[in-house]
Amino acid sequence: MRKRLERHVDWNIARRKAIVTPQWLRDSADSGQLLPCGKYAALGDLYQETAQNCPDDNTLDSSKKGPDSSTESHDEETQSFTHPAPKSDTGIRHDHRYACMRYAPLICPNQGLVEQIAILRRDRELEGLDMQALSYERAISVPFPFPITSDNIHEVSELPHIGKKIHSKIQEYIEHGEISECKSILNDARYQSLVDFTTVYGIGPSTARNLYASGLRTFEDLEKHYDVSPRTNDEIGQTSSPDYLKASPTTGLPQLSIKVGLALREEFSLQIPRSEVEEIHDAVINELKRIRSGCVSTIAGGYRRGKDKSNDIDIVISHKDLKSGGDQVKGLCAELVKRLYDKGLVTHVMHLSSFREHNALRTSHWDSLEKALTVFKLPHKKGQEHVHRRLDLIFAAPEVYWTAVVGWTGSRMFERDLKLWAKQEEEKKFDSSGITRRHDSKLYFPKSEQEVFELLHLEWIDPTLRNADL
Ligand code: OXD
Ligand code: MN
Ligand code: MN
Repeated sequence: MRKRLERHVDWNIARRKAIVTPQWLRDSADSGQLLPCGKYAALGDLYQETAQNCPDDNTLDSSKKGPDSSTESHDEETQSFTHPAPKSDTGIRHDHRYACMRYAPLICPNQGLVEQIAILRRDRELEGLDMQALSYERAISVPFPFPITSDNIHEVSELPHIGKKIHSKIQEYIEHGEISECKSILNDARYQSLVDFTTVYGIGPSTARNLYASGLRTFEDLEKHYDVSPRTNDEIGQTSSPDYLKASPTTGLPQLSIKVGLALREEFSLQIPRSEVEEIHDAVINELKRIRSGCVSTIAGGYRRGKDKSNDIDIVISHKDLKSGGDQVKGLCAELVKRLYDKGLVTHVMHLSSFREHNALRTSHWDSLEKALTVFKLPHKKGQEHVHRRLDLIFAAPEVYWTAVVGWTGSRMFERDLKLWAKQEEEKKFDSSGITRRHDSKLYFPKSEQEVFELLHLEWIDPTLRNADL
């Protein structure tokens, strides 16, 4: 911040300097040359001055270069990002270091291996070892185009995000058809409890560890702890029990709590076939039309990436009128959810956020979006019994509709790298609620999904090739 800087340096002096973040130093040291300063400007206000006053390469005394940049880093997370890619590295390649520059189909030729690594990742995630979990997640996201065998495994070490440790696990898998650590993880009682606990909506790894630490081991233990008795379908969210129908103080609608998550866990664990995703979308849009005409929508998430079965349903909604659309969707989320609830389609609401103007500081992810995380159930039809499904509704102003669609299409690692790419290569900030230029917070207005990619100088990748997660 300018104020903070001025405690140390007079503003007029600061304007004659390049004021960069420490990353400029690291990246310059790694690449053995002084990099252009603009994108490392520490203060948006001094972007121009920083770019103009950047020292050039002649000032670098080559005899005083830092440590050899080829020294291997053992930190698998940072290893691939300490060497800035040449700017020309903008084509799709299976060994590109950014997931948003690689094709990742739903099923990869090394599915068995990937599933084993996913057990290691899950174990680290459950134990709160987030950096290790991320290393495995990154390794999973790199799609080696052929089955890995002893003949080609040397090529694997040249891939990004495959450090020594992961390489040795792959080697073990190639030799023995399995990774021994995975076997012991799967047999570990603590792992099994933590996996079970985190299948309950609302329980994350840290809560699960606390529950385990207080002596709970099974779903029955959880039910006792949360005072939930197993119920039949009809009792949940439909009838008398005040626990399940406790209204949220902000929305006035029944809230999806851990209790409800626990009671509905078996239903939530059932995956949703594409035909039902479409049926739920149609039911939602049918009600939407009755309160607002001219809306547009896209089913995002796993469905859009081509998955046969999804874990939940993600629908992004906007208005086709580019001028008045922002106003037309403002407040619509709460209105629609209320209507769906009155019609008996939405049974619980986990979260209902309100619309705010785009906020350049981006203190929250949801500035120009409204979202509702809900539980939805299709009405019974001709003896057909439906189960409760998780439904996320995202309302976006027209100027951020396509970034919302990209942001909610996933996969997780694809999104993560999209943000990283925008930041590190494009001096922009990307998230579901918009693309902004970092130095002056200018907001872009892509009019199609293709334009989102073009704005970020990325090649188009079909949603079905964005499956960088398992
Ligand atoms: C899902 C997904 O399956 O978004 O719901 O991947
Ligand atoms: Mn989803
Ligand atoms: Mn979702």
